[in-house]
Amino acid sequence: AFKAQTYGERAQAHHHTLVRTLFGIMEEKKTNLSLAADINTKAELLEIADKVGPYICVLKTHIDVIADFDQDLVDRLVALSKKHNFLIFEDRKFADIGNTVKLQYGGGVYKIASWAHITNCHIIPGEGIISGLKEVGKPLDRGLLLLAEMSSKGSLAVGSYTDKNVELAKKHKDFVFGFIGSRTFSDEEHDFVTMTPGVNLVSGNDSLGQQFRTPEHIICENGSDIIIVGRGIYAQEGVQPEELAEKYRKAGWDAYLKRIQ
Ligand code: 5IU
Repeated sequence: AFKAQTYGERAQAHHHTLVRTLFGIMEEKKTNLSLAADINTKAELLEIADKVGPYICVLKTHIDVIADFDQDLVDRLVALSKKHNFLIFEDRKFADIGNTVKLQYGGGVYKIASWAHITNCHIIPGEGIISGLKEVGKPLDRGLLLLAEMSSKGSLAVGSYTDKNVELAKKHKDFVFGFIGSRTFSDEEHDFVTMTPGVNLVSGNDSLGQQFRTPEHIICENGSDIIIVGRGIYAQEGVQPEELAEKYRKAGWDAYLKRIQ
Protein backbone atom coordinates (compact mmCIF):
# COMPACT_ATOMS: atom_id res chain seq x y z
CA ALA A 1 0.00 0.00 0.00
CA PHE A 2 2.80 2.43 0.92
CA LYS A 3 4.38 1.58 -2.42
CA ALA A 4 1.54 3.37 -4.21
CA GLN A 5 1.46 6.40 -1.88
CA THR A 6 3.39 9.58 -2.51
CA TYR A 7 6.31 10.53 -0.28
CA GLY A 8 4.25 13.55 0.75
CA GLU A 9 1.28 11.47 1.86
CA ARG A 10 3.57 9.20 3.81
CA ALA A 11 5.27 12.21 5.42
CA GLN A 12 1.96 13.51 6.77
CA ALA A 13 1.01 10.18 8.32
CA HIS A 14 4.42 9.26 9.73
CA HIS A 15 5.20 9.17 13.46
CA HIS A 16 8.97 9.67 13.06
CA THR A 17 10.13 13.32 12.93
CA LEU A 18 13.11 12.48 10.76
CA VAL A 19 10.95 10.67 8.17
CA ARG A 20 8.60 13.63 7.92
CA THR A 21 11.59 15.87 7.26
CA LEU A 22 13.15 13.43 4.78
CA PHE A 23 10.01 12.84 2.70
CA GLY A 24 9.36 16.59 2.79
CA ILE A 25 12.78 17.29 1.28
CA MET A 26 12.23 14.60 -1.35
CA GLU A 27 8.91 16.10 -2.46
CA GLU A 28 10.23 19.63 -2.48
CA LYS A 29 13.40 18.87 -4.45
CA LYS A 30 11.84 16.03 -6.49
CA THR A 31 14.66 13.68 -5.65
CA ASN A 32 15.07 10.19 -4.19
CA LEU A 33 18.81 10.24 -4.84
CA SER A 34 21.52 9.86 -2.20
CA LEU A 35 25.16 10.47 -3.08
CA ALA A 36 27.62 7.91 -1.65
CA ALA A 37 30.63 10.16 -1.29
CA ASP A 38 33.51 7.73 -0.73
CA ILE A 39 35.96 10.59 -1.11
CA ASN A 40 39.17 10.74 0.92
CA THR A 41 40.03 14.41 1.32
CA LYS A 42 38.20 17.23 3.04
CA ALA A 43 38.43 19.66 0.11
CA GLU A 44 37.13 17.16 -2.42
CA LEU A 45 34.26 16.04 -0.19
CA LEU A 46 33.15 19.64 0.41
CA GLU A 47 33.44 20.43 -3.28
CA ILE A 48 31.29 17.51 -4.43
CA ALA A 49 28.73 18.07 -1.64
CA ASP A 50 28.31 21.67 -2.78
CA LYS A 51 28.05 20.78 -6.49
CA VAL A 52 25.74 17.77 -6.11
CA GLY A 53 23.78 19.14 -3.13
CA PRO A 54 20.89 20.57 -5.22
CA TYR A 55 20.10 17.12 -6.68
CA ILE A 56 20.13 14.90 -3.57
CA CYS A 57 17.99 14.25 -0.50
CA VAL A 58 20.76 12.55 1.49
CA LEU A 59 24.56 12.82 1.50
CA LYS A 60 26.07 9.49 2.60
CA THR A 61 29.51 9.75 4.17
CA HIS A 62 32.28 7.45 5.39
CA ILE A 63 33.86 10.04 7.65
CA ASP A 64 36.72 7.72 8.72
CA VAL A 65 38.22 7.63 5.20
CA ILE A 66 38.93 11.38 5.18
CA ALA A 67 42.72 11.72 5.55
CA ASP A 68 42.57 15.31 6.87
CA PHE A 69 39.37 15.09 8.95
CA ASP A 70 38.76 17.91 11.42
CA GLN A 71 35.81 19.54 13.18
CA ASP A 72 35.74 22.29 10.56
CA LEU A 73 34.85 19.68 7.91
CA VAL A 74 31.80 18.65 9.91
CA ASP A 75 30.76 22.26 10.51
CA ARG A 76 30.97 22.97 6.79
CA LEU A 77 29.08 19.79 5.85
CA VAL A 78 26.29 20.81 8.21
CA ALA A 79 26.26 24.29 6.63
CA LEU A 80 26.00 22.70 3.16
CA SER A 81 23.17 20.45 4.34
CA LYS A 82 21.26 23.60 5.31
CA LYS A 83 22.21 25.52 2.18
CA HIS A 84 21.04 22.76 -0.19
CA ASN A 85 18.46 21.11 2.11
CA PHE A 86 19.71 17.54 2.40
CA LEU A 87 20.25 15.17 5.33
CA ILE A 88 23.59 13.61 6.27
CA PHE A 89 23.89 9.83 6.65
CA GLU A 90 27.09 8.51 8.22
CA ASP A 91 27.32 4.93 6.91
CA ARG A 92 29.11 3.76 10.07
CA LYS A 93 27.66 0.23 10.22
CA PHE A 94 27.99 -0.11 13.99
CA ALA A 95 28.40 -3.73 15.07
CA ASP A 96 29.41 -3.85 18.77
CA ILE A 97 27.56 -4.26 22.07
CA GLY A 98 25.23 -1.51 23.25
CA ASN A 99 27.59 0.06 25.76
CA THR A 100 30.44 0.32 23.23
CA VAL A 101 28.40 1.71 20.34
CA LYS A 102 27.10 4.46 22.61
CA LEU A 103 30.69 5.65 22.99
CA GLN A 104 31.44 5.26 19.27
CA TYR A 105 28.26 7.10 18.19
CA GLY A 106 28.27 9.96 20.68
CA GLY A 107 31.99 10.54 21.24
CA GLY A 108 35.46 9.73 19.99
CA VAL A 109 37.09 11.73 17.22
CA TYR A 110 34.01 11.96 15.01
CA LYS A 111 31.10 12.63 17.43
CA ILE A 112 28.79 11.19 14.76
CA ALA A 113 25.52 11.81 16.61
CA SER A 114 26.23 15.54 16.79
CA TRP A 115 26.07 16.02 12.99
CA ALA A 116 24.73 12.90 11.20
CA HIS A 117 20.92 12.85 10.94
CA ILE A 118 21.05 9.16 9.99
CA THR A 119 23.33 6.24 10.81
CA ASN A 120 23.06 2.46 10.53
CA CYS A 121 23.97 -0.77 12.32
CA HIS A 122 24.23 -4.51 11.98
CA ILE A 123 22.04 -6.50 14.38
CA ILE A 124 24.64 -9.24 14.78
CA PRO A 125 25.23 -8.38 18.50
CA GLY A 126 21.48 -8.59 19.24
CA GLU A 127 18.90 -6.04 20.30
CA GLY A 128 21.22 -4.18 22.71
CA ILE A 129 22.99 -2.43 19.85
CA ILE A 130 19.75 -0.67 18.91
CA SER A 131 18.97 0.23 22.54
CA GLY A 132 22.48 1.65 22.99
CA LEU A 133 22.37 3.78 19.85
CA LYS A 134 18.86 4.93 20.73
CA GLU A 135 19.96 6.29 24.10
CA VAL A 136 22.29 8.66 22.26
CA GLY A 137 20.36 9.40 19.06
CA LYS A 138 16.71 9.58 20.02
CA PRO A 139 16.96 12.69 22.23
CA LEU A 140 18.55 14.42 19.20
CA ASP A 141 15.75 13.30 16.79
CA ARG A 142 18.22 11.17 14.83
CA GLY A 143 17.18 8.03 12.97
CA LEU A 144 18.66 4.55 12.56
CA LEU A 145 18.64 2.20 9.57
CA LEU A 146 19.16 -1.55 10.00
CA LEU A 147 21.28 -3.48 7.51
CA ALA A 148 18.61 -5.96 6.43
CA GLU A 149 20.45 -6.85 3.22
CA MET A 150 23.71 -5.92 1.50
CA SER A 151 24.32 -5.36 -2.19
CA SER A 152 27.55 -7.36 -2.36
CA LYS A 153 27.92 -10.87 -3.77
CA GLY A 154 27.66 -13.67 -1.21
CA SER A 155 26.19 -11.42 1.51
CA LEU A 156 25.08 -13.40 4.59
CA ALA A 157 22.29 -10.91 5.35
CA VAL A 158 19.49 -12.99 3.83
CA GLY A 159 16.49 -15.11 4.84
CA SER A 160 15.77 -15.36 8.56
CA TYR A 161 18.53 -12.81 9.35
CA THR A 162 16.78 -10.25 7.14
CA ASP A 163 13.45 -11.12 8.80
CA LYS A 164 14.97 -10.57 12.24
CA ASN A 165 15.96 -7.03 11.16
CA VAL A 166 12.35 -6.28 10.30
CA GLU A 167 11.12 -7.70 13.61
CA LEU A 168 13.56 -5.52 15.59
CA ALA A 169 12.72 -2.44 13.52
CA LYS A 170 9.04 -2.83 14.42
CA LYS A 171 9.93 -3.15 18.07
CA HIS A 172 12.11 -0.01 17.97
CA LYS A 173 10.20 2.10 15.47
CA ASP A 174 10.52 5.15 17.72
CA PHE A 175 14.16 5.29 16.54
CA VAL A 176 14.60 2.82 13.67
CA PHE A 177 12.90 4.23 10.57
CA GLY A 178 13.99 1.81 7.90
CA PHE A 179 16.57 -0.37 6.24
CA ILE A 180 19.44 -0.71 3.88
CA GLY A 181 18.15 -3.34 1.46
CA SER A 182 17.03 -3.99 -2.07
CA ARG A 183 13.24 -3.67 -1.70
CA THR A 184 10.42 -2.38 0.51
CA PHE A 185 9.91 -4.02 3.91
CA SER A 186 6.75 -2.09 4.79
CA ASP A 187 3.49 -3.87 5.58
CA GLU A 188 -0.06 -2.60 6.17
CA GLU A 189 0.79 -1.18 9.59
CA HIS A 190 4.45 -0.19 9.30
CA ASP A 191 5.81 2.38 6.89
CA PHE A 192 9.58 1.89 6.68
CA VAL A 193 12.05 3.73 4.45
CA THR A 194 14.39 1.58 2.35
CA MET A 195 17.65 3.01 1.02
CA THR A 196 19.42 0.91 -1.63
CA PRO A 197 23.14 0.98 -2.50
CA GLY A 198 24.60 -0.78 -5.52
CA VAL A 199 22.75 1.35 -8.07
CA ASN A 200 23.95 2.31 -11.53
CA LEU A 201 22.22 3.18 -14.81
CA VAL A 202 23.88 0.06 -16.19
CA SER A 203 23.54 -3.17 -14.17
CA GLY A 204 26.70 -5.24 -13.60
CA ASN A 205 29.47 -5.82 -11.04
CA ASP A 206 32.75 -4.28 -9.93
CA SER A 207 35.87 -6.41 -9.28
CA LEU A 208 35.29 -6.57 -5.51
CA GLY A 209 31.79 -8.03 -5.32
CA GLN A 210 29.58 -4.96 -5.72
CA GLN A 211 26.44 -5.76 -7.73
CA PHE A 212 24.69 -2.89 -9.53
CA ARG A 213 21.01 -2.69 -10.38
CA THR A 214 19.12 0.11 -12.14
CA PRO A 215 16.96 2.84 -10.52
CA GLU A 216 13.91 1.51 -12.41
CA HIS A 217 14.43 -1.99 -10.95
CA ILE A 218 15.02 -0.76 -7.39
CA ILE A 219 12.39 2.00 -7.10
CA CYS A 220 9.62 0.94 -9.48
CA GLU A 221 9.75 -2.85 -9.31
CA ASN A 222 11.18 -3.46 -5.82
CA GLY A 223 9.49 -0.54 -4.05
CA SER A 224 12.61 0.84 -2.39
CA ASP A 225 12.49 4.57 -1.57
CA ILE A 226 15.96 6.00 -2.07
CA ILE A 227 18.77 5.07 -4.47
CA ILE A 228 22.34 5.42 -3.21
CA VAL A 229 24.80 6.14 -6.01
CA GLY A 230 28.55 6.59 -5.66
CA ARG A 231 30.89 5.88 -8.55
CA GLY A 232 28.07 6.32 -11.07
CA ILE A 233 28.21 10.02 -10.14
CA TYR A 234 31.79 10.88 -9.24
CA ALA A 235 33.97 8.38 -11.12
CA GLN A 236 33.17 9.05 -14.77
CA GLU A 237 36.11 10.48 -16.64
CA GLY A 238 35.34 13.77 -18.35
CA VAL A 239 31.77 14.19 -17.04
CA GLN A 240 30.93 16.65 -14.25
CA PRO A 241 29.37 15.04 -11.15
CA GLU A 242 26.49 17.54 -11.10
CA GLU A 243 25.56 16.53 -14.64
CA LEU A 244 25.49 12.85 -13.66
CA ALA A 245 23.65 13.61 -10.41
CA GLU A 246 20.87 15.27 -12.40
CA LYS A 247 20.73 12.20 -14.66
CA TYR A 248 20.36 9.87 -11.66
CA ARG A 249 17.90 12.22 -9.96
CA LYS A 250 15.68 12.12 -13.01
CA ALA A 251 15.99 8.33 -13.42
CA GLY A 252 15.07 7.75 -9.77
CA TRP A 253 12.22 10.25 -9.81
CA ASP A 254 10.76 8.93 -13.08
CA ALA A 255 10.84 5.39 -11.63
CA TYR A 256 8.97 6.70 -8.55
CA LEU A 257 6.35 8.53 -10.65
CA LYS A 258 5.78 5.32 -12.59
CA ARG A 259 5.38 3.40 -9.35
CA ILE A 260 2.75 5.70 -7.80
CA GLN A 261 0.69 6.00 -11.00
N1 5IU B 1 27.27 0.09 0.52
C1 5IU B 1 27.12 -0.80 -0.49
N2 5IU B 1 26.41 -1.95 -0.29
C2 5IU B 1 25.82 -2.25 0.89
C3 5IU B 1 25.98 -1.31 1.94
C4 5IU B 1 26.68 -0.15 1.72
O1 5IU B 1 27.60 -0.59 -1.60
O2 5IU B 1 25.16 -3.29 1.02
I1 5IU B 1 25.14 -1.68 3.69
C5 5IU B 1 27.99 1.36 0.36
C6 5IU B 1 29.43 1.28 -0.05
C7 5IU B 1 29.61 2.58 -0.79
C8 5IU B 1 28.28 2.82 -1.47
O3 5IU B 1 29.79 3.64 0.16
O4 5IU B 1 27.32 2.16 -0.63
C9 5IU B 1 28.16 2.33 -2.89
O5 5IU B 1 29.03 3.07 -3.74
P1 5IU B 1 29.15 2.73 -5.33
O6 5IU B 1 27.87 3.25 -5.99
O7 5IU B 1 30.35 3.51 -5.75
O8 5IU B 1 29.32 1.24 -5.46
